[in-house]
Amino acid sequence: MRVLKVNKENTKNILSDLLKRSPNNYDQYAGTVQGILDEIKEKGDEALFAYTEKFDKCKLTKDTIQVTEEEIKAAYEKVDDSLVEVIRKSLVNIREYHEKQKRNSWFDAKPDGTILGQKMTALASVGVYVPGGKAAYPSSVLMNIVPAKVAGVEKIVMVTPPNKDGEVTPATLVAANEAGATHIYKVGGAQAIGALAYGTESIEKVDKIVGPGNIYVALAKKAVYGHVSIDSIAGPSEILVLADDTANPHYVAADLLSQAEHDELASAILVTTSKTLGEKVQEEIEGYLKKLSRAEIIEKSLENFGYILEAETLDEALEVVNAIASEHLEIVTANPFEVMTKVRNAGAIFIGEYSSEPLGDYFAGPNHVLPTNGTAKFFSPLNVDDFVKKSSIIYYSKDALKAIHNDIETFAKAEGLTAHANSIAVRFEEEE
Ligand code: HSO
Ligand code: ZN
Repeated sequence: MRVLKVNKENTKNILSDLLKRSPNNYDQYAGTVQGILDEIKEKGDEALFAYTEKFDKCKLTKDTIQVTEEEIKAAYEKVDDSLVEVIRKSLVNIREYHEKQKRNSWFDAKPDGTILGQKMTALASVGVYVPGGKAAYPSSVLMNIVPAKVAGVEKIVMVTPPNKDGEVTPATLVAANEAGATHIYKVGGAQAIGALAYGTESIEKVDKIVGPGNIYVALAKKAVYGHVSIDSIAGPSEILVLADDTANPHYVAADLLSQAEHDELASAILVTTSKTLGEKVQEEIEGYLKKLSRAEIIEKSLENFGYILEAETLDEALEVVNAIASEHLEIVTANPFEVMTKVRNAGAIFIGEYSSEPLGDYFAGPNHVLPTNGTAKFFSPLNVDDFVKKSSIIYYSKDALKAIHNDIETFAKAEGLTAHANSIAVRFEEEE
């Protein structure tokens, strides 16, 4: 890990380093992805089956593309009971947290009879992408499905790539079933995003697509945006620990490594007011690396995107914390709640030394789909609002409209829109 002093120049360099990991930098694949999407749009299932054969080496048909009840039952046989149990426990917390995010429609009646309001309606259908292989995390299946379910989305379609024998990861199926997916299809990659966005004979078009995927999936989601809605594009995982000399280096090091192990592009940053803590954390990391199964990945991500930043004061430290806008922020300082009030930008804030990041990844309840790559400056964690939309409600009585009809007509005429003015004026022409 590079050790640097906190200053403007270093912050600028770190930010530009981190941004190299953004999916926005992979436009060279955009043409390939667009080609796949166009073909799915034009040829439907035929293209979907052909791409699945090409990329996943699996021959699908209309009869085998959808996961059946029997396959779900068989998946339970292959998954440890202890995992099923923990999925259920975790679901209770995730549901409870997201229930609190639900918002009611509202109607505001004024004394003159005017009623204005906002009607909330859940999206009718949502597609959830779940990667195959190593990054098939059942925890992410829960995190993507639960907010949709709590919002009241009726149709939740999960897609995930099959292996060559047409099987999908059993734990993915179990998690999807527990969380309440209504349809599961064995397709992945940009072709799956195309199917969800445009519809094919086997897969109906959805209103919104969420869930993480590789660069092809991310680019495909970007390309179909506007035709359907999408969640924000997930970048590599990030952790930033803000710590002073009260922090335990053994814990801080362990927490940094927890995200560094995700992939080689993951980032782990310690910002500290204690030089001694920085040094101890480095020693601890060396110790852990001998024991951890993904040491190779961790070494690469720490080398490229790992930093220890030394700050003179907590305020200076907070400035860099806000500039980096990390996906995950741990605050391990003397008064962590007070420090939290000064944080403007972070996807999820973990407070105190017993709130280590994996608590949020798996169990506490808040969503682990979080803004990455500095987008915590303007994006929020995945939440129930992402699965509802609002309609404005407007009611005016005759008297209420009469009182202001001239104003609207003036406005419309100023815009040169006389039909607009007329649609108001006709209601009062006999009276004047
Ligand atoms: N930390 C990841 C989510 C995850 N971690 C899934 C473990 N499993 C999101 O940045
Ligand atoms: Zn994680």
